[in-house]
Amino acid sequence: MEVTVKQFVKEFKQQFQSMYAYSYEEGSNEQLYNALGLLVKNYISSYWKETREKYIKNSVKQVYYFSMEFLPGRQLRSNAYNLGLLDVVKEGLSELELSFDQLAEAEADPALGNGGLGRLASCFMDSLASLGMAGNGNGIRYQYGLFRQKFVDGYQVELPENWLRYRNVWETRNDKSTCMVRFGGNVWLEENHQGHLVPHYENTLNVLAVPYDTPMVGYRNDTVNNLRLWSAEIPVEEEANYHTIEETEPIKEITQVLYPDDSNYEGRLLRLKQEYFMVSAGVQSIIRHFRKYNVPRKNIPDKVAIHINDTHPALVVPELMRILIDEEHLSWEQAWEITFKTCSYTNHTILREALEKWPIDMMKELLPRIYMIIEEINNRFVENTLPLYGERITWQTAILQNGVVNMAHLAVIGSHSVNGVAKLHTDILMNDVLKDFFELYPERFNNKTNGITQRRWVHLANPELTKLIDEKIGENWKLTPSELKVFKGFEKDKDTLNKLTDVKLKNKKRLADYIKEVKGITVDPNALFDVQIKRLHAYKRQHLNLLHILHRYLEIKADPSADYVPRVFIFGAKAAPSYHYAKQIIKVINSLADLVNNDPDVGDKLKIVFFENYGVSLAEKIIPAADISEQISLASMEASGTSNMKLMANGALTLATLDGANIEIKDFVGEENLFVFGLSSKEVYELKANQSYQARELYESNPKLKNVLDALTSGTIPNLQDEGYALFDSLVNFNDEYFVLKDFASYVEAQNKVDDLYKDQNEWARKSLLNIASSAPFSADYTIQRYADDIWKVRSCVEEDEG
Ligand code: 26M
Repeated sequence: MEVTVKQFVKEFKQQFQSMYAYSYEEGSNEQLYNALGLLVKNYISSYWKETREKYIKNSVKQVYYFSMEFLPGRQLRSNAYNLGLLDVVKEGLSELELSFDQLAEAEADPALGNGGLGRLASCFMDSLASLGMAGNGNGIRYQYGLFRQKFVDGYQVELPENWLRYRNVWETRNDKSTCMVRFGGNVWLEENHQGHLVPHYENTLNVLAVPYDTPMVGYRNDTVNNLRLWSAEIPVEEEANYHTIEETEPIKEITQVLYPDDSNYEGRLLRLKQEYFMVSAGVQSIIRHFRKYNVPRKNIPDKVAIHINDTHPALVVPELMRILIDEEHLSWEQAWEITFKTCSYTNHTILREALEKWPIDMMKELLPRIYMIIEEINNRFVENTLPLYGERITWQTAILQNGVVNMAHLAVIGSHSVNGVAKLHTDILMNDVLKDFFELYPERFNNKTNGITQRRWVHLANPELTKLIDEKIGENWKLTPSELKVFKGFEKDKDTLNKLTDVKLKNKKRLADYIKEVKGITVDPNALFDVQIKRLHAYKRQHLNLLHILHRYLEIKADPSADYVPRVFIFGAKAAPSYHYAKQIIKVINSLADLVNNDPDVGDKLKIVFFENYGVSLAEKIIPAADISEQISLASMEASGTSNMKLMANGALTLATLDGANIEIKDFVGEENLFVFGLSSKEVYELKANQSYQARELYESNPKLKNVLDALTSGTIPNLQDEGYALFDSLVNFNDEYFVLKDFASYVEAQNKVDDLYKDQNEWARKSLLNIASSAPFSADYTIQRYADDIWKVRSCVEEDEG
């Protein structure tokens, strides 16, 4: 959009004054940021309105991405950039002697998600808008985001994340579009005078769902989509029934806080309330739209696609059925046809303990009408399946099993499309986790490998690299990521390689300064920066990384004067508060860091930096400075991974097992340009099947490994309680569930190859360049285009405009 620097400066001063009634010169960073954010939002608002109107006028098909989590990251820079205003804003502020970077840091980073799944949802929102597709987000406006992580004496401590403290300039409370969501009570069906069976409700708890809308700004295409997050409130007309603050708690708590566990499902009633609350409000507002514009109900699948992000919003299926039957008076068959054509589902995990299974009794009591419908879906499913496929398959795939509602089964049965998030993951779904369903409905299964938005993760996070690429191949790659492959042509160009090395060094210096500032640790920017950033989980094997570092430390101690390639090991990871083992791993890494970072024998040869409170904003600082990307999950366990894509796009070389999207990274960049180690998923399956794995044998037969493991319990690492023993026990005495010891030797070998290559800076830079140039297929724009073509059947509205 067109705004001059002069105009911006004037409007910014006015904006500030109208908000705070004094001059901007006296403003705090928070105040200045708020004023700037609101001004940018003003610029956005006309596009937001026009986009909405255009979708309605052309009655285009709309996607609703239902997700319990969104991790948008800070939005000021990204919104200004996508609008084409970033340079004007920066220049205007510097005329006022203000620093854009400083103000941008004052924005709270909304941590409304746990990790990969939530961040993927936000990358998808960015791509939908940037492709000019009508895509809406539907989720929860948690009052507190994912806990803020602190280390106290090396232990993780969780603090509340009050992200709304200084207000949120991007959201608009929309009191016109509230919905009522009902919980509990009694329900019975009665025939009305038209002969419809209609439900009657008594003693329900009624909760008002209030939407807060946030603009999702497309990249220079005048498109602004909507992210709608719901907040729970007491219905105004029922306020008089609540006599004390305590009585209002059960309502307010529904949207108070995000559940912080991303890998272990606990069947908590409040979580089920959250899921239904978000689903019901979202579906109601979709149907209200159709009523308002008089769309024949049978056309719903032509006008809307509802996407179910993991099973968390799977109640969409019975909720849509409920509204179509109870409120729209369609027959079961008509309603089912619409529902299943409208819904699609993505699976994000094969971890059994993460699969949602709600106790039937809980579901019945909290959502009596929804449970009736689930029961009917299940009965009809069983009736149809039993005669065709027999007992075994039918009972294995039923929704109701042993007193629980199997949410994955509900999602698969209620959707026309089921996808995994990387090729290997989809294969595992088809051959293992959802095997029986693949036999019933092979046509529903498809793969959609994840992607990331280069706008946030390269253009904005790594401006120096972006400039270099622009300089070499022009700017087309920004709109057409596949053009990045042109950069491959520079793999032998000395000037490009030197500049690439310079860019990386600059980014590393910046990160080194930041490490000094927040951790007080001095690191050498010329050392190799080795990065593992992701949630802490045994299957992701941060402890394999730990064992290797410990191994290095012992080697250095044994021979301090030998020649070592200096390394900085960088971690960012939150553990679920209830995940004791993950927290023990954090403690051991932190204690080892204390030892290593303060040992004069070690010096710059080895440093360990474990950042606190890893999240989107920290990732933006770390990723551009990474040399090595650690993707070391046990093969078959990581559905896709997305930090692997972000790091690759920023020139880090991948050190990986053949898991998730690592396999596709290898295919695109070529195996000579990354470091692969460890068991293949096939080998993992075989080892598990024949139960032949004996971790203790490895401990006893490999002296180096024994040395390392013994160091966990020998007092070498200072300040531990029983954490070293806990690790040792799990690996040696409890047979090492994730085959850490099995992969240790090949991991160490791969790490040594990393060192060797790093000694040849030119060759390193060449491989780094090839990684950058091969990263385009992981653009979320392509991923979204495939969802749009294959699953949602939606098209860009921007193309249509231009004829
Ligand atoms: C479930 C029930 C109750 C409370 C929380 C949950 C829950 C929340 C988040 C379960 C799983 C959650 O996230 C899983 C996740 O982030 N999976 C990751 O998804 C990424 C995007 O597809 C993949 O790249 C990662 O491989 C996968 O681990």
